[in-house]
Amino acid sequence: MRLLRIFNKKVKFSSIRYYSVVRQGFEYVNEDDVNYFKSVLGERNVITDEEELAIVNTDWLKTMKGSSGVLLQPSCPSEVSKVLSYCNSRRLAVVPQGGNTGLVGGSVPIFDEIVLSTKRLNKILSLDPVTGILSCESGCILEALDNKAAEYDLMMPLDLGAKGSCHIGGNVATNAGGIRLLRYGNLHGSILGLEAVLANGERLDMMTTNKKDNTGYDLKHLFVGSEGTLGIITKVAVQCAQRPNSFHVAFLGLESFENVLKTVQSAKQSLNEILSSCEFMDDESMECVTKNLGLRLPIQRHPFYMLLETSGSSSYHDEEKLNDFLEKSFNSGVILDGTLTGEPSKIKDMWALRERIAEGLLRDGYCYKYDVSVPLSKFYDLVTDMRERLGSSVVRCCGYGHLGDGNLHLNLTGEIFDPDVFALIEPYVYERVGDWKGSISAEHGLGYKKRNYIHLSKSQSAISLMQQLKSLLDPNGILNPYKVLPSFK
Ligand code: FAD
Ligand code: 2HG
Ligand code: ZN
Repeated sequence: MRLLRIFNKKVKFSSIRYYSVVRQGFEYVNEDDVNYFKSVLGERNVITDEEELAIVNTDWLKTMKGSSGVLLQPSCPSEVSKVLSYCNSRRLAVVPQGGNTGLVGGSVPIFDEIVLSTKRLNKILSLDPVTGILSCESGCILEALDNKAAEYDLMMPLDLGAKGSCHIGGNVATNAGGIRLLRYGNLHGSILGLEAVLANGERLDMMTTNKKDNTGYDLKHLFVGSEGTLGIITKVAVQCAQRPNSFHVAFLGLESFENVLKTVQSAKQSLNEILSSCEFMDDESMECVTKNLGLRLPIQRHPFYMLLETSGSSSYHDEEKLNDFLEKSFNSGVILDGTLTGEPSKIKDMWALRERIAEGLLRDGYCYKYDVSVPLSKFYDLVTDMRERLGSSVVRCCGYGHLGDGNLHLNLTGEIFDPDVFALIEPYVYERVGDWKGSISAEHGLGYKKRNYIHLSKSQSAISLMQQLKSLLDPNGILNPYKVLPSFK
């Protein structure tokens, strides 16, 4: 198959742009392979059209570019199984792709790997209104599942800015965090069961719906956060949460990061069981969404902002608690300014200021994106440090994130990708996080872009065991090669 020629010439192929990487010895897709895929999936679901391929070869950030010549769209787990079994016997590499909203270059090919999209695996299999357990195929869109859950007064236990396009399978494969992890925990807790198709085509059934099940090793956890390298997730069983009927959001302005930290602590203490989000944004992040997207701040400009969300079952009770908390914080001078709302349209507008930062940053041009866990006492130091280090060589250096979970999103932007700026940022930024015993990827995963820094967050023995597990489950290494595990030992 010939390489695609229709890409934006300005964007270099990922294999050249970031770290030089050599194509492994996989076979190339030939006409017989395409005919086999057509026999299993039907003509329309084996796509070789250049324009459609350009989309799946490029990531959401428009920083990664592969050259796959084939997109496969199976409609059920047994088709996934047949296709993988064939690819494994032919040694054809495969990249699983859900909504392609991943931010670490994991969902797109590096070279000419086949893209296997889960978008047609989109059936909701069951929803038990009593237990709140939802079973579905992995290509269901998160927002569609949440809308379905809402019909039963239930709610998906995770929520994120990409909910309108990300798939639940992609969420599980990346162990996505999002804005309510503080309340509902991560997916290792909410995913009760799953089915995955292994590289050799075997369907591994772990689709239990028991909340408690201590029978042997809990294998499903291997696939939560495995980023498409151990198997293709085809079904999941999710524990939904009860849908709160009262939501309130407070948008606060603060003078210092020290006061931000005081507010996290007092919000956790005072709002306790009704606190469902505790998010942070600095002024540069807010300048980005106001300037680049035309959004409006509900309060005056301040160096720092927090968005607190409460949710519960009694609006009166929640509002009273939140008002008390805000009054105390104003009176003590910890919070300078703030506004509180329970009105759905205003809540939506306030959330947009936080959730659309990633989109706003792209309007600057190129975005160098970091997603780290750091001790709260150091949370903002990384931003100020990078600002000093990079000075005017970047357009913007901003910090925001899931403060309540210790998860900072550090973003630096420039008009175009600049290898000299990149060399100033990496490995420096990861080494600082490593020195603080943080995580170099809090919630987005390692994908292609971060895999060579895994040793800063995991021990050598843990990495070796990961490599052994990979060899056991995918001996030919056909599943999402060049991702997650480091390219050197
Ligand atoms: P993709 O991007 O298609 O794939 C991601 C990875 O999972 C790839 O390695 C892919 O190979 C693998 N994969 C996908 N589907 C499967 C499958 N069925 N089986 C096996 N492997 C699979 N992440 C957070 O954690 N928290 C956030 O708050 C958050 N907010 C975001 C906001 C925006 C605007 C955007 C664009 C992204 C955000 N993300 C966030 C990042 C992203 O990880 C999530 O959007 C989501 O979990 C990815 O799902 P997806 O279906 O798009 O997966
Ligand atoms: C968010 O929390 C996402 O908005 C994206 O995880 C973070 O763009 C980012 O850096
Ligand atoms: Zn996030």
